Amino acid sequence: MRPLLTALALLALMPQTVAHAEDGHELWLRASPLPAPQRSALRHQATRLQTTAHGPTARLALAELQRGLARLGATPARGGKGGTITLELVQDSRINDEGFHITARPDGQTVIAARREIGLLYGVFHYLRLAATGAPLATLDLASSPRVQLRVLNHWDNLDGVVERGYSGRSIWDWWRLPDWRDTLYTEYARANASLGINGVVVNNVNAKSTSLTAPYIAKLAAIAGELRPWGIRVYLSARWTAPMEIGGLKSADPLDPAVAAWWRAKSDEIYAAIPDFGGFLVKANSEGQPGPQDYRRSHAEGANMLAAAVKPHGGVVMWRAFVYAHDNPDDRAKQAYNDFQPLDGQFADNVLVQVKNGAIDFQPREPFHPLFGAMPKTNLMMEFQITKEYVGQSTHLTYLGTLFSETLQADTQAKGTGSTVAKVVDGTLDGHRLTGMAGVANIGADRDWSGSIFNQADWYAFGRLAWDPELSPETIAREWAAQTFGPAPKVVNTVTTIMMPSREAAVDYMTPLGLAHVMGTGHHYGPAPWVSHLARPEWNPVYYHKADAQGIGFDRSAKGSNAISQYAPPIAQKLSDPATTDERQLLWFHHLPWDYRLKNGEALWSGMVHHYDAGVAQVARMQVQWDSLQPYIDKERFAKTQAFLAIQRREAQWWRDASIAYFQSVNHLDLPSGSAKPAHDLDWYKEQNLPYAPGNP
Ligand code: GCW
Repeated sequence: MRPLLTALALLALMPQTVAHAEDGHELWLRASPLPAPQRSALRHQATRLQTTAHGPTARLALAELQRGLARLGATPARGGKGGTITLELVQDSRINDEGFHITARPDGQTVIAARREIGLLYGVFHYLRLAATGAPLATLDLASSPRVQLRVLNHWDNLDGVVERGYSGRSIWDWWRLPDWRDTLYTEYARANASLGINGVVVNNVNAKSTSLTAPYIAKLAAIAGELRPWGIRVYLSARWTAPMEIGGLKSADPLDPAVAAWWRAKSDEIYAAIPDFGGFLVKANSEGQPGPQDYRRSHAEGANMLAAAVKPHGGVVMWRAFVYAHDNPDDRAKQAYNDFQPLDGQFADNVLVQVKNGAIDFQPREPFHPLFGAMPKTNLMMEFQITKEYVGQSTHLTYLGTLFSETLQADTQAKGTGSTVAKVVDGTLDGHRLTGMAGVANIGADRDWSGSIFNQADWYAFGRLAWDPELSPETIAREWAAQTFGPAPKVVNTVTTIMMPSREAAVDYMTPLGLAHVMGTGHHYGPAPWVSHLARPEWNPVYYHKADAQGIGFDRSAKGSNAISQYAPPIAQKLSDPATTDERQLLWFHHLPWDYRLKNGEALWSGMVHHYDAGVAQVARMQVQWDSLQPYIDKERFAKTQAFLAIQRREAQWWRDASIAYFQSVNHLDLPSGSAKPAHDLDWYKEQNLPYAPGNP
């Protein structure tokens, strides 16, 4: 038998811990010593750490265990008497290849078992998460496997370092100095992702450049891949459809042209020679001006399958985005992806995933679930969430997205009767798919705190946890994150969770109440602009979405209108056909209603809308008070930054409310309900606010 590698032997290899200010860089993996009794219990349980596996990932797992115990204040005492934690590879049919099984017996033996080394690493992170959140560890019998196979971040990072819709600084990928210089950030990034089970990274923007596919950039990507690999993470590339023309000298990018297919095969072979575990391609085709197979009158399936054939011999996949809408199509934008893709069900190759945004428009503060979920049973459908908060307050507003993600995952498509949730479509159980995936558009940049704010880190965290288990409750996730980020004191965890849980609904209230959508400023998408009506394409204009006039407001998607409701399963379409049976949170998404339409609580639509705006602003004020109450418990730096950001959010919630009310009043000429204050300025003042240098706007 090979000797056990013990943690003490590893100590010498560990980087020295440097004392940092609390700038958020350590994310949820920061040092948070446990209360004394838990600390000594943990130290007693973890006196000796060992592994029977010896590959690079098992070594990382052991080092992480050591490091994690240290940050919890439970460094194993040298030669102390107590329990042992053993990392062990086993054959265990209860878990899958990335899963783990943790058992802790009263005699002090804890075993973290897995079929592969990556499972050991995930098991260690889970054990540490349990410890950090105060879970009892003395007896455990817990098996966990990821429910979704590809848990992938999509970086909208350009090669010049600018991140499209990025609000946390420049790209972390230093393409200029790669491959020679490998920033230590890559390892820190990989470690944070691995702590959540994220196992794939698309490094470049879906609005892609062919340059990413040239030999020098493949070498750079190989260097990144080398840093991420021990942490169980594969790299993927966004592919530009016309690359065979732009860098291959071909005359066409027609997917049925044999020369085009041969070019992609050769390109794939070249990539795999450099990166044997390359994940595959992500493609944005025939969308917002990007080229694609439709330019050659070929379908999305024909395009995707050609590319899929090129990576298939290497075990790669193609993630083909369904985010399409065409400038020359007068139909309701919300219907177009379904119309293009649903008829292709059954035509995609088995290594293609069709990647569908959570809603049918574009990552709005609230959208009904995308009707493609539930409508393509013969296709591997993958979820795309946006972690970066393009439409939900960007870096400064505290709007926890765990609730948004979970709301979509728990939505019932009714495709195969009650209980056919989006989560079951995505994890493959509803239609029996083995190749499954969830993508999150990353909110990661080179800012010290990675995500633009401390609380935005929670969205990265929530995405990772839900990709592992879509059934997890957003509150459980918020509590976990809070305990690891700010320490386990109940007062802190409870208050932080109380702030987070209603925060996204508050943003819905002050931005887009009652099912409104897409009423934000042009280009940068920050702040209110429901009046905009001059943009070239109808569906770029907020007025297209709210359709407010003197009589009423809302987009009629019933059979009398665009009939988008017919894209949902009959029981859902039935409910949505009548405003009275439509979830009020989605009312104006599906119906155009008179201003005096009666809401369920008896008030008129207009006054209900105003009350939602008011409620959103009031909730932010409450969040400020709740946060202020934590001052004695939170370090100065993170406390002050969050406090300052909440003040911005408060001011801007008011701006959203006032500007929206001023505009809608200019259309409906109705008075405000009594008790609701007049907007601070007139409409022209709001229209004049412009933000030429807002970040993230390509
Ligand atoms: O939300 C919109 C963004 C674009 C983005 C596009 C997409 C990458 O405003 O910046 O482009 O969606 O998802 O492709």
